[in-house]
Amino acid sequence: MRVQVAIIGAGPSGLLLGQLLHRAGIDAVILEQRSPEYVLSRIRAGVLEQGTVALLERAGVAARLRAESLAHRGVGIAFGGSRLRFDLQELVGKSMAVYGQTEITRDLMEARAAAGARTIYEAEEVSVHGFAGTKPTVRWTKDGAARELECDFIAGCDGFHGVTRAAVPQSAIRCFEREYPFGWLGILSDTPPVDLEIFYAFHERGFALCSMRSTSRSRLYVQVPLTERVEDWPDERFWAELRRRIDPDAAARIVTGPSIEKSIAPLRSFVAEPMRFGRLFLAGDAAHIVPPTGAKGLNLAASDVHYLSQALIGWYRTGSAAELDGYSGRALARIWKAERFSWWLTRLLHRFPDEGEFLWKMQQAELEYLAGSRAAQTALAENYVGLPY
Ligand code: RFL
Ligand code: PHB
Repeated sequence: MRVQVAIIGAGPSGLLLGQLLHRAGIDAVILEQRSPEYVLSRIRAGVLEQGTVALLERAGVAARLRAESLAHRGVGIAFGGSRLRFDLQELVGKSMAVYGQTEITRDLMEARAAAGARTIYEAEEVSVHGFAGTKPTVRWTKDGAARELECDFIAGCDGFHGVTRAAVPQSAIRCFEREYPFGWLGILSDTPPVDLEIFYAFHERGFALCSMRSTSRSRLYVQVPLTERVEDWPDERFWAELRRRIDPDAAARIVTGPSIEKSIAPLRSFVAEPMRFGRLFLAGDAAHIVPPTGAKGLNLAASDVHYLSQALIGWYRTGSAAELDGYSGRALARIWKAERFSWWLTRLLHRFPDEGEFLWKMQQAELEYLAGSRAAQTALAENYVGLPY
């Protein structure tokens, strides 16, 4: 089999890249190790920047998003018994859209099926070869049989634990990493959102976040030590802990109910440089991870895919490699700024168990400063809505 672009991974990066290439007349196959049902069962991101929404519009997959997403003009931080609200629209003229990653993935899968584009699910032992030269290949097994694909380019969209970044010789790649000494315990529940807008909470018992997927479905998180196990968190314990950490007005209004998903995610900052190795290009979580504070992960995957699709389209239209050569630098410039913001917001809002009272005092002082300074609020808002592409 031969194809122009082989995409590894059918998460949002791979599916969106496939869709943008397809609309430009470029032939791409996606290889995914899981089943479509498994991919759709992963509950992850839910907050989209306007740039991400615009890209989904350009990809022709925004009809349901337009109809069903919730526009969020503002975001809050609860601390010291009350709530600080950042009016994003007023501060920087932009807002956010609440629409689940699962829904984006579903919309992209449906568009791909309607276009008759090929996705090979449950591809096992995927491996990438020859990308230092001009004839890369991808190998995998399916139903016990070995398969091979020849291509012009490979796009590594296979997430943090994928095979593409790992296939790069160690001497050609540098990784920068920070692990945080806590995780987020998250639940999804068919209960009304705690408030109309998303808010983060800073509390001596630890961070919390009240988000949503719709007007009747909540997504909620509390900071927990990494040693914690989901089994030790029956729903009642989760709700009680959340109530303690948010402002009393919100705590009094919470409507509780059974969780329909519950999991613990560790927090990590990670960047691999560069993002291009000959004819292999990395995009999304395959190249970088942000802690979820600030909701940048999926949005960064979208900006990578924007740059990469433009570079590939440019190459096929004009034969010029200029944009392919510039891809890694362009993508990383935006990534590092989002890494900085996510790291900063994580440090501002969480309880760091091994840091003394000094950091805790600094966090409080910074929140007081944010509460009183329009300049500081504008800086937060500018980063939260997403820096320009
Ligand atoms: P994904 O989604 O991990 O998809 C990679 C795909 O590659 C497949 N794969 C392989 N396929 C073939 N062969 C192999 N060897 C393979 N290895 C892996 C996988 O099965 C998978 O289908 O990466 P992608 O596409 O780059 O997308 C990135 C986003 O998923 C991620 O950045 C966001 O979910 C991060 N994130 C958030 N981002 C936001 O922008 N806003 C948010 O509100 C937000 N909240 C979150 C989040 C991530 C979270 N977790 C659990 C990681 C909340 C959470 C809790
Ligand atoms: C979510 O809705 O899952 C969410 C919202 C904001 C974040 C992270 C996750 O910063």
